[in-house]
Amino acid sequence: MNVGMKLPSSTMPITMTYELYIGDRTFSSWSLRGWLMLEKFGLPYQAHMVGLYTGTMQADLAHLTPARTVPVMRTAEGYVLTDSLAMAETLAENHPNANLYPPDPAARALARSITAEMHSGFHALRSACPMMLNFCWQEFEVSQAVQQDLHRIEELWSLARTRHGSDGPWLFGAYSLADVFYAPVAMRMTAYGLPVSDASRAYVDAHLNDAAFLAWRKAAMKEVHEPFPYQLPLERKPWPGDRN
Ligand SMILES: N[C@@H](CCC(=O)N[C@@H](CS)C(=O)NCC(=O)O)C(=O)O
Repeated sequence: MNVGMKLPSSTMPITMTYELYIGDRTFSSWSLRGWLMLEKFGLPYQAHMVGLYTGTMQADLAHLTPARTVPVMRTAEGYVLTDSLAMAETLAENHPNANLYPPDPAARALARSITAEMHSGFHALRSACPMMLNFCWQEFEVSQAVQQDLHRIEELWSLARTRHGSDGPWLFGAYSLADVFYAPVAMRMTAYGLPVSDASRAYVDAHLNDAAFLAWRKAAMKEVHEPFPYQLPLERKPWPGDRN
């Protein structure tokens, strides 16, 4: 905790928690990552909603220079982090005993690598299957490019689980930043019914049943988006665990 740190400006609100700025929970995959990296490790934060889908986002972020996207995090010292990976690395540095990355050096190297690969990659999957948590599409057609992304993701998940995951359901056994970054991938696999192995499906289920994610989704389902921004000409079926 940053207790006792000097604040750089007398006009800065005095708070010892992180200030987290996020967009709509239904759709903002990067916001979900930003929130999980605080919530799952018991770090103190206050969340603020930004008008990602209402057009007020740039005004809402104006006091957080140079932020242009969500999530944004402001530390107790007043430092502004404008990117999810920068936030993750800052939190890992500020809380070395919270095990945001696995403590074992070999596991940590792999966790950092696959986290960074997620952050910078999988563009086909991300653009064809925007995160949405309302319901599941049926018979979604998987392109070759999306299939290639899925193969690579499953390869990375399998490697992490085989080498380091025997002590729990997460990629490195205990929950880590790698799981934070792949949580929205699990949601895309769910929402679009993407074809994955049984082992990957079990990992996706761990995310779907995670108490923090369930709380996030409960709040998301109170949001209203009319018209629905990511329409597809496909039948829908309920999200796992929802009634018709
Ligand atoms: N590289 C950024 C990506 C953040 C991002 O693209 N966030 C989306 C919401 S999920 C956003 O703010 N989009 C609005 C825009 O690009 O104008 C990160 O890792 O935080």
